[in-house]
Amino acid sequence: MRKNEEIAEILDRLADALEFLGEIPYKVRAYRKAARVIENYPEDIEELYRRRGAGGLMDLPGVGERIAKKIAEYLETGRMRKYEEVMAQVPKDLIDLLSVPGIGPRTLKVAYEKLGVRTKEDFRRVLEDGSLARLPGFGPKKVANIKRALQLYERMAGRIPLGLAYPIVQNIVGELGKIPEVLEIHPAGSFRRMKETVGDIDILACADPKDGRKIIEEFVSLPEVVQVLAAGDTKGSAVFGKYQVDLRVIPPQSYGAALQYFTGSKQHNIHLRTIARAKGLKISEYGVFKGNEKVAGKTEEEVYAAVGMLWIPPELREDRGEIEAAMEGKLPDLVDYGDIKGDLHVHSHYSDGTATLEEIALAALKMGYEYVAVCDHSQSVKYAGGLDIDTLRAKNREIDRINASLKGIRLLKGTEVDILPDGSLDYPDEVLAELDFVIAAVHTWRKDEDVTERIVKAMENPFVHAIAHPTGRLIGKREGCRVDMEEVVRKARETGTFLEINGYYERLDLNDVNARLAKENGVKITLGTDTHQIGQLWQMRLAVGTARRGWLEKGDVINVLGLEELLSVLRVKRRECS
Ligand code: DGT
Ligand code: CA
Ligand code: CA
Repeated sequence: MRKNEEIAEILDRLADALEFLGEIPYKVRAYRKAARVIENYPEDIEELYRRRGAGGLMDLPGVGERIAKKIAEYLETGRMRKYEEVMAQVPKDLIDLLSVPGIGPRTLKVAYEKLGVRTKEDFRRVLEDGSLARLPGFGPKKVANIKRALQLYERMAGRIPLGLAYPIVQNIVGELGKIPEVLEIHPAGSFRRMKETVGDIDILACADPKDGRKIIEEFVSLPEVVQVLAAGDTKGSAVFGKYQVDLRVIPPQSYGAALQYFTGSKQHNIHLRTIARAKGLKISEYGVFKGNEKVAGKTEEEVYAAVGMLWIPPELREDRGEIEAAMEGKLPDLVDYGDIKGDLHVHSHYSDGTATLEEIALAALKMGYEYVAVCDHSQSVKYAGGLDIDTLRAKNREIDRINASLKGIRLLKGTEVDILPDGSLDYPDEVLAELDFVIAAVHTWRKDEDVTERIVKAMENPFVHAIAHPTGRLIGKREGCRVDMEEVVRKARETGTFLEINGYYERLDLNDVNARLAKENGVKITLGTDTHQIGQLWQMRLAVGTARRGWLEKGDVINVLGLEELLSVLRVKRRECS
């Protein structure tokens, strides 16, 4: 896992704390700038450092000698003295609050100096009793926003976006899977259910109990472990980076029962137990029992069959009707990752991505895709390098050249066209008509603005195939704008517009619930990763996971179509509107 995000976060925290302490603004800015550059650097910063030393780091724009040295220190020792020194000068509670997106160092400084705030409780009090709102520059609206930010943060506290858990789990499962004594290994818990955030990571290994100790030892000695919380014969717990991972070793005769139990969700398990009890059965992590007789336990299929139902895919196990469906034999036939024939939302270096068109095509070919829609930003989105019309056309010509020279993969001429404040689109229709795939998105909105009307208007345009990330939420960071999803879904259905499940790890938007709402109303879904660096194409797994949590079947998803079918489906709305 690359360290870029980790280092960027430390530099950001450092900048926050320095600003809080009253450091000269340009020094604070220097840390923030370096943080952005490192965060957006396409390669692993640690590799760059291993290859070229501190000098390599200094080649990055915004990284001077002093910051390079601090990064090198962190990469070498896992610590940064400057960071620790500065943090020691800020009250502990206030440091925590500094990491809440939406609460800035200036707010805290004012609260600290003018209102004597020292702890989280103090801060909560000045939010509630109106004393912060009475200070110049604050006011009730700003305070309400701070309160919302704090709530969002607390709901998230200690949870990881699924996409950050993903590489950690893959690595652990991959490494431990190589141990000959490990017969099987699977993630369980919320991760296996592909929930958008994961509390702790649960992993189960199937093995002979006598090998438990060895397996647990290998687990807690993996190089990414920063702290061992427990290591016994059947269970180990360790912190990887910032995240807790529990590994349990389970004997083969109860592996299915344990996998079922530890996959959850708790609500699903409770419901299942109730049904089992009515049939005179008892389900536990050890098996399904009739009195003292064990009737199932080896596999999950066996466990579900024992209580009279079909095996239920983990993504459905939220007690949202899946148990009833399984009993009636009416489970959805969920879309699979293997069904996906292409990615319908990728950025290139033409806008704010880093990959060239050729790199995108080759990476997609390697993934076994038939097509990728390269949807760069449109002209008004200046901060993200939006393309003016000439550049868009030049890019289209380059796509033609690449398509002519590469077999087996087709780049689709696309755009992620901005939906402007009045609901009109950021390119004229005749330009959109030159493109294969047009996905429209709202990127900026006024505080408390309801964007439903803007999205509805965009869908009325015959050239708009799909709406990207309709709510704009960022997991754990930003709540998203106000949007009436039922109205959006109704209009999508009426106009034949698709809605996107954006698989970018911070977005997952549509989320599972909205995806299901769309499906139930007959709206088709496109999957896109919103990849900005070529290494992010794997996020299709997150999009598919979200689709499955939304009960989506193959027929609900556009990306299962082969190239020719896709192209003809993309012509339907244009034809019907003309
Ligand atoms: P998380 O970690 O908060 O994202 O959510 P989970 O679902 O991974 O929950 P976790 O790690 O506390 O427990 C893993 C699974 O173990 C959970 O999904 C279901 C099962 N489990 C845990 N506690 C209970 C319980 O009290 N009753 C039942 N029936 N199952 C439980
Ligand atoms: Ca868990
Ligand atoms: Ca757990």
